[in-house]
Order: sequence, then C-alpha cells, then structure tokens
Amino acid sequence: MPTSNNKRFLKALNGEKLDRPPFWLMRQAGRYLPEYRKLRAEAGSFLDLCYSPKFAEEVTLQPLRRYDFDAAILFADILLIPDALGQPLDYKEGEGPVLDPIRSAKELGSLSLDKIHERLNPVYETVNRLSSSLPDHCALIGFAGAPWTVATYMVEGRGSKDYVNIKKWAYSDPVGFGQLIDILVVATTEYLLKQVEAGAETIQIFDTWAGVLPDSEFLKWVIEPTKRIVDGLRAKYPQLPIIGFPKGAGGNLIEFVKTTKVTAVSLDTATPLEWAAKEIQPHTVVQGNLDPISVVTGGQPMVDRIHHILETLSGGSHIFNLGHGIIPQTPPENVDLLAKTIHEWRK
Ligand code: 1CP
Repeated sequence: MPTSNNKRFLKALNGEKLDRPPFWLMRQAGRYLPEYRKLRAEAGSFLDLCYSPKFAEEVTLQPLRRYDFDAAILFADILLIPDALGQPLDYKEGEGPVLDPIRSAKELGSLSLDKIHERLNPVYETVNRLSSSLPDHCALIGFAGAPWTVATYMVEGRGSKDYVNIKKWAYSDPVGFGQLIDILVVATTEYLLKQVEAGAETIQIFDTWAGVLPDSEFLKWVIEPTKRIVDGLRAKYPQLPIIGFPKGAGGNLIEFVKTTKVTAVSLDTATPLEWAAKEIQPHTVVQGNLDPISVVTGGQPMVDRIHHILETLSGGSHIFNLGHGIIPQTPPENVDLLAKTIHEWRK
C-alpha cells in the first residue's frame, strides 16, 4: 500500500496542489536507451528479461539514472497474463508479440487460472526488489493491460489493424466472448493485488485499443471490465490510486471516469486539452497528451508544446506524461530537454 505521502507523484494522485506536476513517460524503459538494448541482448529472449527479477529491476532503474522522473514503472509486458494462463506466446524480432489465437468459447478450456502466480512470481519479486531500490522521491507504478486490449492479442494472435476476428466473436457471441473477458478480469485483479502486496504504490491499467470499439461495445468491453478490476482492487485496498488509460476513448472518457471511478486518467495525444481541462479534470486527476513524436523532433516545438500542456492543465491536478509510449527512435537527449523544461517551468 502507499507508504510515503511525501512523494510528489502520490501527492498529485491525492489531488494536492503542487508547484510543478510530477512527470514520468509511458515506456520510459526500453529500446530508445542503449543500455536497455545491451541488457536485452544479454538476457536472451524478451520473456527471459521480463521473468528475471535481476534484469527487470535493472531495466526499470536505467531511465532513472538519466532522468529525474517522479515515478518508475515496473518493467514487464501486458502479455504476461495470456502467457501465465497457458497461451503460447513468442516475441518475434521486428514483428512484436505472436500468440496461438483463441477464437471461440470452446477453445477457452486451454486457459487455466490455477498456475498464474507460479508463473508470475518473478514479476512480484521484481516489484519487491524495486520497492527498496528506488530513489526515495520516486513512486512505484505496477501495471497490467485491460481485458479488452489483452484479448485483442489473444484473439488476433498479434497486433492488428482492423480487429476483425475479435469483433466478429464479440458481436456474434457476446456470452462466449464474455467468458474470456471474465477470465481476464479475475487474472488481472489477482495479478495487480499481488503487485500491490509486493510494493506497487499505484496501478496503471493500459487499454491501448479501447478506441476501436463503437459506443455500446465500449461500455461493455472497456468500462465494465475496468470497473470490475477497480472494485476488486479497492475491496482490499480502499485508498489505492488507480490510473486508467482508455486510449482513443474520445467523448467516452467522461463515462469512463464516472463509472470506473479511477483516480486518474491518461489522455491520449488526440484528446483536445481545453476540453479535458473543462470536462475531465474537475472530476479526476489527468495525465498525458504530449505526442511521443514531438520528443523525437525535440527542440523549441517540443518545448512550446510542453508549456502549452502545463499551462492548460494548471488549474487542477496533473501528472505530466506522453499521449502514448515513447518510441525507439527517440533521441535520449530530447528527454533531457523535456525534463529540464518541466523542472524550470515558472522559475
Ligand atoms: O524487443 C523488445 O525489447 C520488446 C519491446 C517491448 C518492451 C520494451 C515490448 C514488446 N514490451 C515492452 C515493455 C513494456 N510493455 C512496458 C514496460 C516498459 C515501460 O513502460 O517503461 C509496458 C508498460 C508495456 C505495455 C504494453 N505492451 C502495451 C500497453 C502500452 C502501449 O504502449 O500501448 C502494449 C499494447 C504491449 C504489447 C506489446 N509488447 C511488446 C510490443 C512490441 C507490443 C506492441 C505490439 C503492437 O503494437 O501491437
């Protein structure tokens, strides 16, 4: 449970007024850092890296040695849940994740909740190590993918452009598809509870592909499962701060915040800032929005955009972040400029 309330990040999540917002970057550990690429090569496969507490701890800490982030995010991947449920998973060079697809309710028998913690134990060990190795001012974020987004990979078998297979299943057999979502709600809630037990101070739920669903399905497959996870976590940890990231939610963000009761919501790059300041920020803490590509470009255009975000969201609780993960082509020195810009704002 949150142990220290003198951390800027936890204060912001608690709605406290601050001289500057805390900041971290989604995917702040990873391929844009040469030290990550080196360790990744040593670890062997990407899964070996995720399941090695020593390596995963080190990779989480790497960006903190370069930048003064206010939070660290556990190094893992959203697809460890299908892996732990027994669905074969591989990360192919240049291709991303590849799974043996599951496309009907009768195939769900191949998944089992029985041994998930046995498989995921190294992740809890990583969280445990980080809770003592992080710098004092830095908060520890645990995470998982939301059921809808994790299901897209489980059903499509890889990243997708059109989501035909998962939509076909969800639209034609909502009861059967709902069974997959139910399994994911249970597995994800248990996984996140264990992360909190091991020392995660807050949780982010990544719903990267939330925005591909029409309205009514958004309620059913994004909002409702997320609400069940939030309720499950709060039943045990009533004060736990939880950050939602339903990327592409658009106007549905209002209903998402109202119904799930997340503590904070991450804004994607396309969310109009003035709208978010008016419609979302009065009800919850907001995070995000800077286009990851502007950190690839850097220079004055990036600085101007950062200032615009800081000013527009200065009337309420705010955590500075990107609208999506930092990309591998990002020059690390542009992240230096980003950090400096935030630290020097209004000084
Ligand atoms: O070869 C490598 O090094 C693998 C690249 C990589 C990395 C660094 C993958 C494969 N996952 C990760 C780590 C990761 N993934 C983290 C921890 C790092 C950090 O934030 O500092 C987190 C939070 C994730 C979450 C994740 N994985 C999401 C949700 C967030 C987002 O960026 O949208 C998603 C959709 C994934 C799936 C995934 N895993 C890896 C890749 C290449 C992908 C995306 C595939 C696709 O685009 O469909």
